[in-house]
Amino acid sequence: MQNRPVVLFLIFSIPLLLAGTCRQPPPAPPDAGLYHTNDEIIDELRRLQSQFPDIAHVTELGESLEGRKIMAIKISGSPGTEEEEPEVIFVGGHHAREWISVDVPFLLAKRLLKNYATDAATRSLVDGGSIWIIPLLNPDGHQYSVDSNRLWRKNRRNNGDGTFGVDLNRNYSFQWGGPGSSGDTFSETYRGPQAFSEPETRILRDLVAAHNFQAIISYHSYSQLVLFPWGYTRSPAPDAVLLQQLATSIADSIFSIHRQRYTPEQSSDLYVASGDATDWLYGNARVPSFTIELRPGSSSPGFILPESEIQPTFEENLPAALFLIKWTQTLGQTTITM
Ligand code: 0X9
Ligand code: ZN
Repeated sequence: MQNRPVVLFLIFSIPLLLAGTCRQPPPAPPDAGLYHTNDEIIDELRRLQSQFPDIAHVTELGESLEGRKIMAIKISGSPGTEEEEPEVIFVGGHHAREWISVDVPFLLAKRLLKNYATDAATRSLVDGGSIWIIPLLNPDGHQYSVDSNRLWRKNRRNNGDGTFGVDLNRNYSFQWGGPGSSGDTFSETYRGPQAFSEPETRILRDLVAAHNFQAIISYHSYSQLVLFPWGYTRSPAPDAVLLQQLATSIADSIFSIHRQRYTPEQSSDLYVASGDATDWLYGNARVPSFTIELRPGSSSPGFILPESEIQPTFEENLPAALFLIKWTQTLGQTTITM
């Protein structure tokens, strides 16, 4: 009976231990920290629309494969009506793991709206045309990157053979199926069974068909580059001189903020790849189109850009975006070297 106090202690402590376990808060669902998830983007865009109803209009463009809403915000002097005016578009989040590519266009929308009342230059750009922003084109892949596999790239198409995902930036129709894209479902650059097989790329296709965009920036990460067509071939595009000049101006204005070098170059100088968004827009409609590969500059930290770099990455990309908007509104008369 020597052990009686110990036994009693154990018996009485079991309910306490259980209660302690039960009182533990359930583990928090994974989130993206200061980076925005699609749910947060939807909430924030709606909040911006109600804060700035005269200049912001939020649209649900359609749904991803798994049924998530793909949102756009249109910022303009009269956002609810279609006018004959210059239109420009900024798209982020083609690739799931490139979280910074979502926050940069989202913060651009927020800044344009917040500065409208107080900053004459912003007001003139917003009144002078329509600025469309799609922060997150691949919400399924992005959520999967948040929840399950941080380095996921593609969307979440079930390819039916045990593999998942189509590389949205190989799924556009211009030169679809060419070099630098893969027909293998397991590949990170799987182009899909046909051009525009994915609802996410069709959403951009349909928006572009309904508008008259004069320039696009498609944000990606990483490597600090400003890329222009062609990507599918090493041959120069018909407007290579103009595209190179615009890309150089964009890179210069980025550099002017935090002295970060983004290299302007033809997409194929990075690597030849077919079926991307910018080749398609330029190839189909001769729209000056740029892929900006955001921070960082190298594979360390690669896609896992610290949260502390969200704000500076946005800040340095702001004047570049403003430059391109202004260029569309002055029909190319904007001074190219800034
Ligand atoms: O491969 C891509 O889609 C882009 N790079 S990323 O690391 N963000 O995946 C680059 C697209 C540039 N286009 C071509 N090289 N064609
Ligand atoms: Zn990318």
